[in-house]
Amino acid sequence: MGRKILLEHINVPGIKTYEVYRKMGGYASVEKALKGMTPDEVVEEVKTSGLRGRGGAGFPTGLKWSFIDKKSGNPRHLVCNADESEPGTFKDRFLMEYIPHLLIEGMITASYALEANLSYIYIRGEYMWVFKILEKAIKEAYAAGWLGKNILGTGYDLDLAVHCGAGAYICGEETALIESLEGKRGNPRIKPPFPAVKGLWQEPTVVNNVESIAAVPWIVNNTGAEYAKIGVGRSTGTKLISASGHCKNPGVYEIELGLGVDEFMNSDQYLGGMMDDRPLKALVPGGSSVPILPANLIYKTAEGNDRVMTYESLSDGGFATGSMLGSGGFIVYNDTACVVRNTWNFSRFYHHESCGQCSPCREGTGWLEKVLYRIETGEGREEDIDLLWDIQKKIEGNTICPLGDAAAWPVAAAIRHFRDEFEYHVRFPEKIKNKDHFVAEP
Ligand code: L3W
Ligand code: SF4
Repeated sequence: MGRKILLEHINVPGIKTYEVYRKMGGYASVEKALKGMTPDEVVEEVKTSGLRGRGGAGFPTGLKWSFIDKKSGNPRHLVCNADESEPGTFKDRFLMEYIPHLLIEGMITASYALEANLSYIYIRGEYMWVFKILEKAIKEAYAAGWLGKNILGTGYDLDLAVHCGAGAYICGEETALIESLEGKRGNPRIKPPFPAVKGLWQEPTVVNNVESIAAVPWIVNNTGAEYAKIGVGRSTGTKLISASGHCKNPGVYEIELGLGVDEFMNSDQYLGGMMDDRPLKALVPGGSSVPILPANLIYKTAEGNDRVMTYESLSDGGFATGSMLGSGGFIVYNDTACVVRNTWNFSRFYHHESCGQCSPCREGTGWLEKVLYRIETGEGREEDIDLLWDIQKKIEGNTICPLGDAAAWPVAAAIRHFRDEFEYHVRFPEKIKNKDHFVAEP
């Protein structure tokens, strides 16, 4: 259960540099693909691997690639979504910062599969130092002949550019990212058409997360069938998890999908249990957009099955009793955490980041923030809890992009599982005002 694919060489001194990365077998997938495989054969390997998008939605990567119409003669594009901004998620930064050539190698091999000749990495503005690391790595790849004209003498040309965003979370939504890359305001587009049909410059485009692209070299080198042997069922391969909050060992971990949540949370190899040995209260397993799980639903599903780290198990029971693996942002809460405060904090974020195109999201996120704030500060009214429920219901499913759902789901789950805490805030305002509630004093 401890197999490493993406982070296999992470502890090799100097792996950040081109020389060491190459010495450890780096860029072998480019050689193998360009010299010995057709682009469609590469697509087939990725399909066989069962790799699913690591940005949050878990859509099958090979299937997405196969939507690209190569016969129309239109230029095709690969765009790497490195706009990692989901609260609780910092695993793409880790990959790009410490092993940048893995992403560059993945971009070349994946671009070849899509027969794309101009590809992009779109990185969030706040990752400026990582942007510089990538720029350097790209320069090195050009100098070594992995990018540019007639790569390895095969006749395949590829240019790769890294583009820096300007600090908007919404630009992580693939169509907003494309708008931003085109030089416009990052407003999400209505789908369909999906980017695979009309993406960058209205041309067929695949947008993939950093971690998805970084898995491609291993799949090409070792075959999709070998990758599919790792993991469980439809959750194949490994996944990076960024863990934060009240656990002993926060950080970025590569796990084999199928690992028990209990083992991940409590073994010394991973999170090592709870900080200060305080009781576990709740877990957000997939970044701020996914429903919070109360302690009794973290290790076991509602049906009494062991909860494991897969797309299926973490969502077992739907949103009534489950959550989502999402982007793998594990946020651990102990008994000192205030769920109302946490939910307000998330709502504040979504309100701030809403692009404002659709009224349920533009107005609704503001109302959620406002009502949650008054509950959290001891000014709440008894009817506010039902009001919150009503607002989130009116946002969910009624917006152009998933930011609306992402704002609604955490509120719904918090009320569903921690209604007593909301009621406490409303019924004992004096205690709340005196901070005599679930928040630990610093
Ligand atoms: C062609 C079809 N392509 C679907 C493609 C689509 C996209 C992918 C998934 O949201 C989630 C969100 C957040 N023909 C297609 C098709 N596609 N049907 O498949 O699409 P979708 O709409 O299911 O999801 P999405 O828009 O990619 C992402 C959740 O992730 N999330 C967010 C994380 C954010 C970050 C970050 O910081 N950047 O990680 C966390 O859980 O809630 O549900 O490519 O085009 N028929
Ligand atoms: Fe913009 Fe929100 Fe509508 Fe998404 S859901 S398009 S962020 S207003």
